[in-house]
Amino acid sequence: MGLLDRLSGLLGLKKKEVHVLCLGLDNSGKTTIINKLKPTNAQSQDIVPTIGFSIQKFKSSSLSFTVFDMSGQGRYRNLWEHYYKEGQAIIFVIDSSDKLRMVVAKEELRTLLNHPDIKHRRIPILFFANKMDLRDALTSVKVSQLLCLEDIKDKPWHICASDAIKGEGLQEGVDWLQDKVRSHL
Ligand code: G3D
Ligand code: MG
Repeated sequence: MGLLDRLSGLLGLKKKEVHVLCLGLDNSGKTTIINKLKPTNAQSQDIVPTIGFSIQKFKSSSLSFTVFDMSGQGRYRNLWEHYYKEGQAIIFVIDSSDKLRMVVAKEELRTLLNHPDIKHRRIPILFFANKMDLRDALTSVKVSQLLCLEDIKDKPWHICASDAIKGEGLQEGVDWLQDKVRSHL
């Protein structure tokens, strides 16, 4: 760490860094959401399918988030599981218009919640019921019911409806996550 870094850390000027796991089925909008949370000049114009995972950064008013954007494809799971231990928060993204795969998303969530490195930790989970702009999108209440979120009793969680293309709903979610993470720091 450089002198300037250390000084700003001591003065409380430096934002605390938080590791976030961004999970959900492929095509749910994970990469689009993370991209939208970055400052405008750091946003990519083209979102390409994520292979394995990529590491992205964005800042909220008081924290600096390092996000592990995991490919939704299950075959990469053994790759990203190594990062579960380090994760201090989870963003789980759902394509609210993909009714057919809602049960797959539920299964994916169940696998995540049962993982030994996640199961016994009070790690906050922010759900984005994404693609709300699409005509046949389910409401966040319906998504929450289909994924049985009420059954999650041992971790703080919150669901936000979002439209990642316009960036709607994202800030509300990040504000919630920031509050939860800060109360655990
Ligand atoms: P992933 O990282 O979860 O796999 P991506 O998903 O971020 O790559 O997004 C997959 C596709 O969904 C992209 O479209 C992206 O533009 C679109 N998308 C993401 N969020 C929203 C949203 O809120 N509303 C709508 N309508 N589309 C969204 P393409 O066409 O590039 O595959
Ligand atoms: Mg992606």
